[in-house]
Amino acid sequence: MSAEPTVITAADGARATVQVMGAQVSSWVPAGGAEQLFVGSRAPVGAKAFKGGVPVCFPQFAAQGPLPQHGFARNLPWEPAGHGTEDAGGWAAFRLSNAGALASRWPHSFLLELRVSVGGPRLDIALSVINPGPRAWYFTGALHTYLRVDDIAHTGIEGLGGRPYLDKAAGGVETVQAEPLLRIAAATDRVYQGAREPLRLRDGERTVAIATTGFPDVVVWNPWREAEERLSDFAPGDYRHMVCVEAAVAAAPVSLERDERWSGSQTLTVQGNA
Ligand code: TA6
Repeated sequence: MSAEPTVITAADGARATVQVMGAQVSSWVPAGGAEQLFVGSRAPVGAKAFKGGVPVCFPQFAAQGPLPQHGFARNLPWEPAGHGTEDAGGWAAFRLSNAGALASRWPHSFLLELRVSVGGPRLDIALSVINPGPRAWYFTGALHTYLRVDDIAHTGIEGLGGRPYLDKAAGGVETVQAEPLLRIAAATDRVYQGAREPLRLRDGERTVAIATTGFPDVVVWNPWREAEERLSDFAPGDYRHMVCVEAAVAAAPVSLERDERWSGSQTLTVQGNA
């Protein structure tokens, strides 16, 4: 049986749902608006990590290390660490401090704190990574945000023009994005290193502003039709209704000494017709 998720509500009706498993945000509805996050039609929401919402990847992004893809944080139950209201918004916090069965492969003391706040047109997700000691270690990771889009054919992402990126869908070549508006018309898996400027997702009348702090990189992912067939969480055609725009530490790991803390956040703000 799945543990009950946390539903965060703001006085204005904005709300977000956070699952116990992975502290994975599975839904975000801004005030007066509609669902903004994509969840795969066949995703096992609440039972285990799933493709949708906002999985937290830690301490490893993708397969670049000794752990399974995207690390262990998304596959473990997080503890509640408080909730309340602030500036007419609602918030809840969650903690994780054990690596479960993978502790032998990643033998470090750590504490993760995730704070999710919602209100008006905004969703804010803040991740802190703490090293309580005794030894230094390093990590990569991401807020692997799945945004719902009406139709990928009419979607564009602004803010990445002129930026270099690692094109994983093309076998890992480094290239530069020439066009100011990124349109997705094929399998896309890109790591933009050092992309800290705010982005804008354009989806017809709707715009979602995407701002980050702390995270040095941006990852954009859509599996497209062929790869979608291999994703058990997706039903045919789901790829048309999503794009991942991820706040990431992907290109180079962050090192943390004893008692050091790293913090990063991603803020999504709906503008126009939500
Ligand atoms: O962040 C993009 C990515 O690493 C892709 O390469 C793709 O594999 C995706 O994440 C989903 O990963 P998952 O482990 O959930 O299958």
